[in-house]
Amino acid sequence: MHVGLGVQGWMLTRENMKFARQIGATHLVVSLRHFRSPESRPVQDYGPMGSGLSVPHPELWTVEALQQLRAEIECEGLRLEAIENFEPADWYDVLLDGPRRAEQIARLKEIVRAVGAAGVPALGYNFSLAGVWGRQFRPVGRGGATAPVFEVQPELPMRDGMILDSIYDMALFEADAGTLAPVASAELWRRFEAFLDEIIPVAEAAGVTLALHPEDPPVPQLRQTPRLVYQPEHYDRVLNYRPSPSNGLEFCIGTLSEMPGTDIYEIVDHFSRTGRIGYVHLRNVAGKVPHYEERFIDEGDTDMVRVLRILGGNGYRGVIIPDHVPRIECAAPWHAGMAYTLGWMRAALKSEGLLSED
Ligand SMILES: [Mn+2]
Repeated sequence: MHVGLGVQGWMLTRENMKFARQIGATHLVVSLRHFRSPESRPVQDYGPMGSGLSVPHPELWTVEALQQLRAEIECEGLRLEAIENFEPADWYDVLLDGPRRAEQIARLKEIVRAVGAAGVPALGYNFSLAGVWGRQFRPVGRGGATAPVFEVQPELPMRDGMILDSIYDMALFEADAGTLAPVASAELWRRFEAFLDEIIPVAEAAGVTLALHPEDPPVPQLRQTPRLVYQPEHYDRVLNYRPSPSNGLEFCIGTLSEMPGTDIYEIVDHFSRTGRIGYVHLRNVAGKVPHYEERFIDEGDTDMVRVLRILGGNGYRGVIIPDHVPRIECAAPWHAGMAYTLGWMRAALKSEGLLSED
């Protein structure tokens, strides 16, 4: 297996590429959103995780721009494994089934073709209305390290025309009067399957694996919206709906281990046998829905060496990146957290004879 690092676009400086290589990463997973984007600005009313307004950046998603990004990364001795997440401004009406859906589907097709033409193997995404929302930051990690904690709580409804895409990239569009009309779970699946029907053939032709992240937090409903993948069988439904190598998984061990009533080792065994994992997010957690706390890689409920052994035993040879990490108190918390986690991953993989250095 290859060890990689996930980097937000705005952090993708030459210095940080050198940092990634120096701590032993061979691959990068890059989120283009907010890429060196001064106009991204904080907005109110997003709850504890709110942070930004999505702005389209078509210039970042051209074949030329992606090729240049790949060349810069390769120049530092790294490989660009995946682009993670669409820009919310590019596809909100695909999620909301709004009036600009057809235009935005055409845009997503262009993006998938560009990613493939630039030689990037995978494109991670999360088909989610309420995104990563509702976690509190508390000093629950070792030594009082601050980490996200989730517990089911009273929920603020979503505003109309709004999708929440991730920790870093919240989005609000046009009509923000009133709240989002209720969406049935079956309707969310209908929208998702229609999206796959249109995008997967394009991804196949482009040689790109679309890799779906499960819902984080994995609850049946969040902010009064339905959630797509919050139990392992929903991942089976995704894979079975279009049995194509281009319809793959962004396999988030932390989120999967938070799913109530499940065994993470069985989940890892089951899905690594399918050969459909695009790439892996590695994170440890204590507890499950309705209450869990994120932890350091060597600290939570999950035996991560056992997870790596199962992945390797079932033939997974792709890229593994650290997911979120509790905040280490020092001058460079992100760097410290990533270096710590990556070092742990390399040592664990090496001792199991599973580390690929190229
Ligand atoms: Mn994840």
